[in-house]
Amino acid sequence: MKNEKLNNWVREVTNLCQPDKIYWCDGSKKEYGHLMAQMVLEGRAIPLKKRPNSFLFRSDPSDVARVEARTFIATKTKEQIGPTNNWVYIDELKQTMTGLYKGCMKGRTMYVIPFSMGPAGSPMSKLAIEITDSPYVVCNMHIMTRVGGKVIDLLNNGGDFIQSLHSVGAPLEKGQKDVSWPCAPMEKKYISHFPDENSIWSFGSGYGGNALLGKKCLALRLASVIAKREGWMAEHMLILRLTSPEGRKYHIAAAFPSACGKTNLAMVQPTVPGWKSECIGDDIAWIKISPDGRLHAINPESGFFGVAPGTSYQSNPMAMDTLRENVIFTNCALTDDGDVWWEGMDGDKPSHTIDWKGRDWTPSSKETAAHANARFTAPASQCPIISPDWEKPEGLPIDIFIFGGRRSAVAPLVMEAFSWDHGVFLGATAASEPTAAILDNVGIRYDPFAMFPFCGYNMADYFQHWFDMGDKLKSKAPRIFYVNWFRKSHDGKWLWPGFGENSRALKWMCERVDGKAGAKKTSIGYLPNESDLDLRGLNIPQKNLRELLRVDAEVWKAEIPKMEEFLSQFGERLPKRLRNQFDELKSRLG
Ligand code: OXD
Ligand code: MN
Repeated sequence: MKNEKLNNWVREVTNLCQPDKIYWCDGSKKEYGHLMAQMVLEGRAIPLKKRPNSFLFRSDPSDVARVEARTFIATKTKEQIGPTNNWVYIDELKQTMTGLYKGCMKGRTMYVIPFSMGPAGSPMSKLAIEITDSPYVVCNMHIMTRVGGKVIDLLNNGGDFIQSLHSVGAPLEKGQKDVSWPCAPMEKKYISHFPDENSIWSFGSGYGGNALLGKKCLALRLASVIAKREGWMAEHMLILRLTSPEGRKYHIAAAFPSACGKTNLAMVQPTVPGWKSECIGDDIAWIKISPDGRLHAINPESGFFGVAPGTSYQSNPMAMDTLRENVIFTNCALTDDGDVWWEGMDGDKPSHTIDWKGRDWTPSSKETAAHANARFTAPASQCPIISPDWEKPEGLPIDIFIFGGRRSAVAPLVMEAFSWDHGVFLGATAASEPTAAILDNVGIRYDPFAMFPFCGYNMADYFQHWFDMGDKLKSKAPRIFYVNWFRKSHDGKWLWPGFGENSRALKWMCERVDGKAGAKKTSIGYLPNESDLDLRGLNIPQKNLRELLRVDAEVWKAEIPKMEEFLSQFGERLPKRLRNQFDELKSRLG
């Protein structure tokens, strides 16, 4: 490569990690095929007879999810990253991790992956390099990001890049046999970010969010810091386009915590007659003010790294059709005829599978066949409703922001914020139940803007950034809504059918943007009257609808102490405008 900074860094990492070999990735199909073939030969990957060019991996049972407790952001002062992140002083963390990296790639190949988040060369994209000793990571990065090609040309022309270093943290001594999923014990895992120098150091885990460094580490944690500095936004949001029967296009970006149906909404099949939906992204949005004064968004990723259990033709047919070929599956079950299976798939349970730990499984087994966080990695281009404009370098103009979470009680089906500031308050106080447990007495976690695990700086400053963006956008700011698809009745039954029927709420939002639909003003926001929602063809009991759109002041008053406790952790740094919104809510509730 003709990039001096890159060559120097690769030399430095080589000296530290001491790999047996160095391999520069070009992102080609040939490279992918070669690495997969090698992993099949070594018994790490299982080719699936039923899905062309698709493979199943089983992780170590201890390495199955993101590890928030082992995720660190290193800055000079703790105040920079605030109370919601794990802080370590930069020099201290570097010293500890340098010790761990010493000789950590012995017996392994070190892969240098040049990649772009966002279409290569787009003014909204970022170039980066991931150095890793995991061929599984290389193949996943091929799907999730743009590897090689134009990225190499840009780097050869002196393009700057973000440095991200990853090791599974399992060196091999001479003659030592490798395990199929190498990783380090929990106390040696570090997912570290150095925002002052735009770098990521990850050690000890091979799992998605910890190891595919373009995703959560770069596109959210580091990018959120860069975005704040440069005046744009890096958000944990899906992006979709809705088209009305008249052909008017609306672009929607929606933030929900993990496991609240982001991928399902991103690929929604509208049931409202005449409305059409296209998918642009299912997890991350980079959003900037364009010369037209509006916010334009791109999906910086090029694949879906989705939760498999619960995905079915009933819940998400477009995802199922995306998964027919060229997919990497992790921790799913293997059927006897060479396919993957997971809990919640359509049809009867298979009478026998090999579970995610490699053991025989039958429906009478006590544990699930697939891990609850089993994943698929699939190219976005394979989604049947991917928008023809999903890779537009200048992004797409956002009309609507949606926030929400999973609440079996309290939050209504849908509401609109009174103003931008009120919308920021709704985003900042978004709350979700950790599980779909039955109502009442269930714990909730505040997950502001669904960014709790992903905001790379002080969350109070992040709230201020949202206010600042609103000030810049003025009348061109998107409208803000809050939704809850997960309300339950007192006997624990779903009040709302969800999935494609959520398009009815989306249609109301679009009509609000155009000033066509009515609403009633309540103490918590503008809610639709029943007659404002298009419910043609939907058969749900009247009493469900009434409950879904009811605002119970007493229930909301009971939320106030919890909100107060959550907001008070930010102390004096909490923006005054957020405090004002909170005070106004209290006085409206009386
Ligand atoms: C994800 C997550 O994997 O949010 O997208 O955890
Ligand atoms: Mn996510």
